[in-house]
Amino acid sequence: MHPRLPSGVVLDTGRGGLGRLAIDTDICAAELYLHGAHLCRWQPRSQPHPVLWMSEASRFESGAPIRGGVPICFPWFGPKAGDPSAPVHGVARISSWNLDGVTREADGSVNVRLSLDSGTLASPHVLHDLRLAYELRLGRDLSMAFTVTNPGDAPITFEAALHTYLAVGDVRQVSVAGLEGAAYLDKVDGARRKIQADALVTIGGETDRLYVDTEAAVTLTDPSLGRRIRVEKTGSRSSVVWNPWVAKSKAMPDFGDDEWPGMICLETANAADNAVTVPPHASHTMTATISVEAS
Ligand code: TA6
Repeated sequence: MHPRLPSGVVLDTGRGGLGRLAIDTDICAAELYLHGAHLCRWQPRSQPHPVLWMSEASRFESGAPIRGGVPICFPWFGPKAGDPSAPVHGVARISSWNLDGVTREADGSVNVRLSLDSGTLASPHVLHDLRLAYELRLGRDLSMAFTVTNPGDAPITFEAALHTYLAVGDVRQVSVAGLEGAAYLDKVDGARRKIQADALVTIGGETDRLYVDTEAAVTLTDPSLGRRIRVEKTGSRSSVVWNPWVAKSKAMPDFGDDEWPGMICLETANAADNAVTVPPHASHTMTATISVEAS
């Protein structure tokens, strides 16, 4: 049974026969799959171009992650330490979430609440009793709040990321501000620990950086599309910047060979040094708020 839906919101069958929430209001259009609680589209009416990037080659099938939009990585980021058989980036993005509620807010935005508990978290790899809640507010801005609750008597430790794929005109021309001075693990260079010396991060090759101990907002400037995208966050001490460039794009079956210039991932995370420990009977919430303005 699904909750009653307000005007401008329908629950239908999307690609791959997967359940999809389609949102079409006077302030934004959006699409969210229950598979992975995966937001695939959010486009404010003010924006002629999509804000979230989606691969034309993405799979839409149970058990497989969707390529693009905002995948939720949990309870580990990247490969699972000591268990190469476990799915990369965890199991939340390949699990089927419950739709708990959808409401229309006074400002016209749509509020969506989803949940998942360890009973339905599809994996032998997750042994803890836990509950996940995900709340999105879709309007002129996009807000996402990911909450992990530990109903048990022992602490649980996890990593998580809102692995946001942003659409850009040409990734070779964009710059990212907000990470100056932050330490990062360079995954293109054996995860060596480095410091972001320059004020701006630019993309001139395969880039895969996990910035740690940073709570700063980041701002992407995209001269080709004439816009700035700002990502503000709370409850997050890591940020990830990723572009696969040429070779890695070719190596991924669900990513088009020539799609890499049109996207960049700016992820809101807690990973590596910043893994989170939630005490018994407590919760942790990580939020990201994305806004777009003309540059
Ligand atoms: O967030 C960057 C990253 O961890 C990269 O290392 C790259 O593998 C990317 O995620 C995509 O991972 P996926 O499992 O979705 O192919």
